[in-house]
Amino acid sequence: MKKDQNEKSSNGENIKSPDAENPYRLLDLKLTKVENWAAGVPAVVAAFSDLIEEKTLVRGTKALFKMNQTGGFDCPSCAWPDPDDERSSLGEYCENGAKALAEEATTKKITADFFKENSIYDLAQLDDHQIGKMGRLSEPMYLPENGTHYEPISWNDAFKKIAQQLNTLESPDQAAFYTSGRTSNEASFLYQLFAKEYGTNNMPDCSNMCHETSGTALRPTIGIGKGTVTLDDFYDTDLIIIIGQNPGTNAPRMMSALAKGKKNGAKIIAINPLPEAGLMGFRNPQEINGVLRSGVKLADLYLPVKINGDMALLKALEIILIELEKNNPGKVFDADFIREKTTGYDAFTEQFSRYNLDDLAQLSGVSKEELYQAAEMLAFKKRIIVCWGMGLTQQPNGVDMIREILNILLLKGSIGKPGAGVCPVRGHSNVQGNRTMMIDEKPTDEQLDRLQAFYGFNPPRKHGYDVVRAIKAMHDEKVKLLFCMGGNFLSATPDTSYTAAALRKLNLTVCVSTKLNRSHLIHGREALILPTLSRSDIDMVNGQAQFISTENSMGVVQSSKGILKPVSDHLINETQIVCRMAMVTLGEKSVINWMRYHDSYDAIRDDIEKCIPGFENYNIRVREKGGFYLPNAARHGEFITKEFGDRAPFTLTEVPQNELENDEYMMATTRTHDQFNTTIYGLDDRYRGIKNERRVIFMNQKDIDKAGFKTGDKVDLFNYDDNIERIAPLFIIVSYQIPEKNTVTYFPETNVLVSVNNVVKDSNMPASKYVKIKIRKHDPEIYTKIKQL
Ligand SMILES: Nc1nc2c(c(=O)[nH]1)N[C@H]1C(S)=C(S)[C@@H](COP(=O)(O)OP(=O)(O)OC[C@H]3O[C@@H](n4cnc5c(=O)[nH]c(N)nc54)[C@H](O)[C@@H]3O)O[C@H]1N2
Ligand SMILES: Nc1nc2c(c(=O)[nH]1)N[C@H]1C(S)=C(S)[C@@H](COP(=O)(O)OP(=O)(O)OC[C@H]3O[C@@H](n4cnc5c(=O)[nH]c(N)nc54)[C@H](O)[C@@H]3O)O[C@H]1N2
Ligand SMILES: [Mo]
Repeated sequence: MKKDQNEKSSNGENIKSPDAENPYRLLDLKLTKVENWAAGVPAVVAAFSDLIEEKTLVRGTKALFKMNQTGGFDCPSCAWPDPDDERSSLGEYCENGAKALAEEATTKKITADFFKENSIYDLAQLDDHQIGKMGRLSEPMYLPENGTHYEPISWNDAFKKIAQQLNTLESPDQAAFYTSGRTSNEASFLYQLFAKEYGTNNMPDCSNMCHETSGTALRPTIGIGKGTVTLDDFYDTDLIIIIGQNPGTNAPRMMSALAKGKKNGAKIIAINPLPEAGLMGFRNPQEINGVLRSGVKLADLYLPVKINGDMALLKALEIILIELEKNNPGKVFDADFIREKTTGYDAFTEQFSRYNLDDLAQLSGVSKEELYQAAEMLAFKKRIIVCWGMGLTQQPNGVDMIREILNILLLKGSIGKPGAGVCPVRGHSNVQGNRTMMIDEKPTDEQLDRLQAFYGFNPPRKHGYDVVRAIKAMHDEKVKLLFCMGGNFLSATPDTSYTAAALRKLNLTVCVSTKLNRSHLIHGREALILPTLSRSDIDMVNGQAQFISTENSMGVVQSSKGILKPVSDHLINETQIVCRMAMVTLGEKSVINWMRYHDSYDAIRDDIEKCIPGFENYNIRVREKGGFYLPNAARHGEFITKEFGDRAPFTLTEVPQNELENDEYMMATTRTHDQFNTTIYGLDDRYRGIKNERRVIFMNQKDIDKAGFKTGDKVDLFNYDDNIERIAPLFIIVSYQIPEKNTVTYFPETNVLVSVNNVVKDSNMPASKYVKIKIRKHDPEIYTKIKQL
């Protein structure tokens, strides 16, 4: 667990190893007004200022107007769907999509000279914001054993190094292949195909930190691990519940759908410890009246739930609903639906004799009056959509909470019909497609049988490592090589010091990346950076510009074609990287014609169609305007599962007690408005009134007073899970509207406090919104202590 290990270089000199965390430096925090509406003029200004800052206004603006348009490219930011028919003439982008594009479309680039001038140790002294601003990676780089600087390497030599290492492992299971969620369907399919032909299911992916919980909850209950609604359902529904999600920042285009639903008569309930601007109101920057006038009020009711108080809240709503149904027989619950489509109703309703509404209200942090208001809104509405995000999925009992949401929808018969259903709002723009393409550490036998039948090799059947298990396996030296298709494994995963130590034990780390990040600096004995094209780049294969395809949050598969000239001639696309790695590694042993795939995306799509249901006529349908929907039986009211046949089960769950000691607080880690996961666009969190600082901790004023602190005080944060002391030093207290004993900080800075063992039951995701911490006055001696840990 050493934070700053000293190593010896080949010539015996001591070299300090690069820091796995952001430097412990404060900037110059300014507190501004906390907003209660999202988007509008400031968003448009912010969008363009990022393009100007990246010196890419003309390129960027040209691209912005192609983004999410039919025939254009899919926004690299979130997975929110595009409208099927009308697309705004002002552009189908949002402020944060524009920022994502500015990051990609930048003409700044990192060359071999840059790495010659800057050692990895020096680069690690920069913060993530500074690292990200260095520009696009432009040529393959190699870090030799004991090296202090990356050196240029040819693509051929890079693939030879990977192949040589892969082919000398004792077992294919000593390699792990990580994926972040931007990889196209075509590249994802080949990537998992390669891992399986090589011989392992070790495919940890960002889903293991994101919506694995949703899939784990939904697959065995409704038969599909995805959402059931489409965009049209939002436009004509009675009630939308948004729980544990911050759409104004993380899925801004969802706001247009909410505003349209609202205009057509829907009500909105928001459930969140923070009154996020994007839950309260919206001014559409894509419409003139949104830019100029006051915009739309969103939440009709806001419930300030305590962190992890959601289960108590949901159970409380159910108790009241049962009472209302008793008083209005047949008016609240959908008896026909319950009888025909569900199982376990009696056992479900019986459990409530154990619960008391006052206790549940207390545990949830929401008053009984507000709970009654919410329940009454639910009781007499028929078509309900529930949306959720990381606020639920990253809780220890996240799987149960999502099943509790489903319980409510089953009571109401409000799933599998128009205007009703579940909507887990996905993160990365193609994270859902990655899974459909079988990037999964636990592929099903049906999936493997189809691959086997088509290709004729025996894919491994043993389940592989997910993210958390992969980190532990690296620590135990069971995994010796980590290949990352995108992402920032070190900074996105929990327990930063532990994970850094695990990465440092590897023989080889390989990152296929567009931008420099901290995972390039915390490496195995040898390391490779393979630069690749991004979504907005023109992708030339055999002299012809190609398109790829992706699947959004609602199961629509669409084409995406980049339009910008790549910053360097050395970039190759992810698909070709996989093919060349496969050809060099597997050689004659392979039964797959990788060269055919190398030369044509159409050839890949032709074969995806043969191996994955729902992709019939892929090459034809993906070329149609708006793409095509994948089959989703649950959307049409068919809930087909192995265990329950064609009925969706009610699930029995427990309410956690969440006791905290006197000096203990619960911490949720979230995103600011100025970051995309570990990519830090800027240093503000505009809607929450934070300017120019990331090392802040939001606290309730009463807690601040009780502990004898004041706003602006510097503090150190501690976690003691597994009896290990974890320290995140130097944070500034900010008084905020948040339930007592609850705190919020930003990731990745506080990932160092999240134990690798603090996981969600059944989905094994890091529970990064449920971290018990202690807060103490900042001690300048703390750094010495951290060094000794
Ligand atoms: N601009 C931008 N867009 C993004 C991303 C980004 O970083 N930047 N990331 C993308 C990715 S990969 C993902 S997964 C999504 C993430 O999008 P979100 O799911 O919105 O992610 P978070 O910001 O982590 O947190 C969500 C909310 O959970 C709330 N919360 C915390 N604890 C609790 C709790 O116990 N109960 C309830 N009810 N709420 C709680 C927080 O206050 C916060 O508002 O966004 C995607 N889109
Ligand atoms: N504490 C805490 N931790 C969290 C979360 C949290 O809420 N709290 N959220 C979790 C969630 S939801 C997620 S999804 C993960 C995210 O985990 P990751 O997906 O691993 O992280 P990102 O920051 O999205 O990855 C950014 C890097 O991806 C590379 N990149 C960008 N575009 C492309 C591309 O087109 N191709 C390739 N090859 N590379 C590209 C760039 O080099 C960039 O530096 O983090 C998780 N970690
Ligand atoms: Mo995510």
